[in-house]
This record gives sequence, C-alpha cells and structure tokens, in this order.
Amino acid sequence: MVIYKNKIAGISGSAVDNASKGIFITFEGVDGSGKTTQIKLLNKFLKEKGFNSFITREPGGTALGDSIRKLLLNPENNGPVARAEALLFEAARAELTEKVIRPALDKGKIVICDRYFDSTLAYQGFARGLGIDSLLDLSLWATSGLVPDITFLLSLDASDSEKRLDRQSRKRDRIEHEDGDFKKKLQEGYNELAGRFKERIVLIDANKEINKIFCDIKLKMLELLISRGWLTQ
Ligand code: Z5A
Repeated sequence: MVIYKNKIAGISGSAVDNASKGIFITFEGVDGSGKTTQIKLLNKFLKEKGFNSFITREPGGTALGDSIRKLLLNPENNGPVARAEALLFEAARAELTEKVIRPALDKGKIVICDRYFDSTLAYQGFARGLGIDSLLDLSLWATSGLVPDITFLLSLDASDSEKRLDRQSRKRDRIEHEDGDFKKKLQEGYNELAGRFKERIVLIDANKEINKIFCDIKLKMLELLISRGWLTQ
C-alpha cells in the first residue's frame, strides 16, 4: 500500500510513505470488460503461490456498502443527481477502506478490489461531467489518501462492452442502461486517467482471449512481487 501525503504526489506516483505491509491491487474498466473474470484468476494464482489474498468490490464489501450498492444500481430507482451519486460511491468507499482494506493491508494481506476511485473519476468525473480534480480530492479525503499499488485497467470499446452485456443472461443494472454517448465518454475518461497516472495504471487490452489477458496481468504482477521482495527471480 502507498499512502500519498498530497494529491500531486498521488498523481506523479511518487510514494512518500510505505506504512503498511500489504499490497493493494485494483481493477478498472467499462462494464463487462472482464474484471471479475481476471480478478478470480489472479486471486487463484496468488493463493497457489502461497500468498494471503482476497477479493472485495466497490460499491460493497461492508453492510453499508452493500445497501448503497442496491440503492445505486437498482434499475427501478430514479437516478440520483450526479453529485449525490458521487457522494454515495464515496461513502461506500470510506466504509470499505477503513473497515476492510486498511486492516487487511496492515496484516500484510494482498487486497484485490473490483473498482476503486478511478471508477468515480471515470463515471462521475468524466462521463457525468463533474470533472476529475474535485472528485480526486474527495476520493483522497474519503480514503485518507489510500492509493492502490497497481491498477489494471481493462480497455474495451463501448461497442464491444455492449455486445458482452447483451450476451449475459442477467438484467442490466441502472448504470449499464446509460446510452452509447455516456459509454464513449467513459472509455475516453479511462484513457485520460491511464495517461495521467502512468506509474500506477497498467493498460490491458481486454479484447484478447481470457487466458492471454491473464498472461499480461500475471507478468506485471510478478514484476511487482519481485520489486517488493515478495518473490525472488
Ligand atoms: N460505479 C460508478 O459509477 N462509480 C464508482 O465510483 C464505482 C462504480 C465504484 C458497479 O457495477 C457499477 O457502478 C458500474 C460502475 C459504477 N457500472 N455499471 N454498469 P459492477 O462493478 O458490479 O459491474 P460492472 O463493472 O458493470 O462489471 P460486470 O458487468 O460484472 O463486468 P466485469 O466484471 O468487468 O466483466 P466479467 O463479469 O468478468 O465479464 C463480463 C462478460 O464477458 C462475461 O459473460 C464473461 O464471460 C465475458 N468475458 C470476460 N472476458 C472476456 C474476454 N476476454 N472475451 C470475451 N468474453 C469475455
């Protein structure tokens, strides 16, 4: 885990305090980009190597977070205004960070989180038009400055995301019902984040076959484990 003492350090990726013993990994991408699939493969791989890893997700992972998730994603609900939506995601994140992620990292665990604050920056900041700087400040405040060690951004075009969602048997959630323009902006937003946070975000081509994508992720993960002294070459 890296705690950044100020936003500028967070943006440039220069860690100022390696206070805890664990590793914090996040996955990002448009709906249906394959995060859940890859997260399960990574968790299995890490466990087979003998590491103490576990999966959590946003919004969710706590009782309050799960309630907020139901409120936000239920397609029957009229959507909240954009600022209220952003604050609800941040509330769920504050709860998850303080109650689940930080304690696990302090015990030396590897935490794999399905979405984190880059989702707020892409969905609410770019696609809803709230802008990323204020939401980055808010996210750093909500999490007391907890920034992932590495973020895998699964990159998939809006049209491919739509095809995958159509193939699924489950009903779309409220945000998955958003139109094509929203989804295009979302991918643009994610691309901009990848450029801005180069040291943290690893861009992964999510159009490849599942196992090929996992090879790309595994390679980066091994590099990180070696650089942190968790594995030897
Ligand atoms: N949200 C937000 O707006 N702001 C925030 O701050 C946060 C979240 C934290 C949470 O939903 C929603 O909240 C999300 C963003 C918003 N918006 N939506 N919509 P979520 O995270 O629970 O759901 P999701 O992101 O939409 O995930 P998903 O639909 O579960 O997709 P996924 O996990 O990325 O993909 P998957 O389940 O692994 O795969 C999807 C399908 O594609 C499945 O049938 C797979 O078998 C298939 N698949 C996977 N990989 C491949 C490859 N490589 N080729 C072909 N097919 C594949």
